[in-house]
Amino acid sequence: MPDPLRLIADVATRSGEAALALAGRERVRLAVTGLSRAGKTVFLTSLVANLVAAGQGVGIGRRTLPGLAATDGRLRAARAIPPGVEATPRFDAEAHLAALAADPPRWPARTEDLSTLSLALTLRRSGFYGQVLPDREVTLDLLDYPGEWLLDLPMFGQGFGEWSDETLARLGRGLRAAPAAEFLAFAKALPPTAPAEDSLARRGHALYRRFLLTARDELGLRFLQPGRFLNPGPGGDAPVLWFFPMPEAARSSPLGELMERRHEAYLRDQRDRFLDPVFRRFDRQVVLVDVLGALHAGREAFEDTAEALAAISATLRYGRGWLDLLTGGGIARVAFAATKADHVPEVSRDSLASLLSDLVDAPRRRAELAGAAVTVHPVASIRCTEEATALHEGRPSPAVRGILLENGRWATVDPGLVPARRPPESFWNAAYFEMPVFRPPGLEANGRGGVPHLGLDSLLQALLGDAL
Ligand SMILES: Nc1nc2c(ncn2[C@@H]2O[C@H](COP(=O)(O)OP(=O)(O)OP(=O)(O)O)[C@@H](O)[C@H]2O)c(=O)[nH]1
Ligand SMILES: [Mg+2]
Repeated sequence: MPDPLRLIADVATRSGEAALALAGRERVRLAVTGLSRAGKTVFLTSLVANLVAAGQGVGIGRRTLPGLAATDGRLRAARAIPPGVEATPRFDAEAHLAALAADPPRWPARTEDLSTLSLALTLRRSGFYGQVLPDREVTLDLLDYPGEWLLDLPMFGQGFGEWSDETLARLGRGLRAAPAAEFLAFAKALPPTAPAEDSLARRGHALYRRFLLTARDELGLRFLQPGRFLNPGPGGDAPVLWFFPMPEAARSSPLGELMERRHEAYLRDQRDRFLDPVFRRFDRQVVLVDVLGALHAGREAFEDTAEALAAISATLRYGRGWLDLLTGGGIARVAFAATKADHVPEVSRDSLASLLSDLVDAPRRRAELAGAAVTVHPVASIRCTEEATALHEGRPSPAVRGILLENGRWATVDPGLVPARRPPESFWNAAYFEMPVFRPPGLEANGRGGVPHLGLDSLLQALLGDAL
């Protein structure tokens, strides 16, 4: 049920926006969805740098996004809207770009807080209107945040009991069981009268958190909740975080009640801090997935990524009903992107996109059924490699070549075949291959002339082309 007050506010904003559209001022809100390390910050930095360069319309900038139709001369300018009085931190595209262009170049650090940036795109109207009406201005709203926080979205639909049962069941299975054993033993030993003692709460929380860190950093798992246990954000560690999933037998104890209150307070805090500002209202979504990373982390990590993305998308509203036309709710266009596509040679990039299609099968179908326009792309936000040939069992095979971040040396890497669907069991038995981290390429004019990429332009055309 939509909240009536929110609905009225949305309708009001929407009619305001319709008036703005008539006056040539429109707003597009883009939600970037991606689990931790999927490539959100790098994607946003490249998007900003390339749109700004394309808007300059001169030199290399003009050629930076050839597949985006508006860069055929209609895009007159793209610039970051200067800071106003926003309470949210600003996405510092310039600082990220400067670090990428530095010598030696640096990738952005893990994102630790929500940040936003709006781009103003000035566009000449097409056809006859271009001569008689003034330029249009489209504002593109962008957001960056820690990927771990996304897994909080499915938590909003559950109470403490349901979340605890589901989480504890998951902890007992597969790869999770060994690193979770100490926490599970602790939780199961809690008596039905467990006192609400600080030391007990802190011990349970510390054990559970230690498990989450191991699961993320050593096992490559992604369905890990709550997000702030892994990435606490600017608030740092605080009592609101000191809870853990509890077995039913101990949930009505004083300790159980304390855990439940903290769980509730956590969700309230995340709603204000993250959910409302980020996911309340947007009309385009790009879902970034590090498919190769998931593939190379093994079968369970791959399945875990698929499950996490499905659970997140189940909480979002896709498509456009008549109500959505009024309120602007619902996501009208979704682009799925397999990121870091420069890790594989060109011949493998179609397979990469099909593999992603398969991995996000559930969310993709959900969005399509609801009427959203859905596309799938292989993308490298920053292209770090070139095509090369490697010798594979004595025969030449396509590979990529780039500079390794760790030692600054050139290396030719043959990532092997990329399966076009979820791979069969035999695939997982082969030795796992770990993708190296490449050094970002030296950027001309500190990136101000645009950033080399693969497929960012076709992705933007599919996602935003109709609005530009
Ligand atoms: N070769 C290559 N590597 C990339 C590309 N995009 C991202 N990476 C690598 O992936 C890492 C993670 O990218 P980020 O953009 O920081 O990931 P994120 O989604 O913002 O991660 P969190 O902030 O932890 O949620 C980078 O440090 C790079 O090593 C790309 O286009 N090409
Ligand atoms: Mg980031």
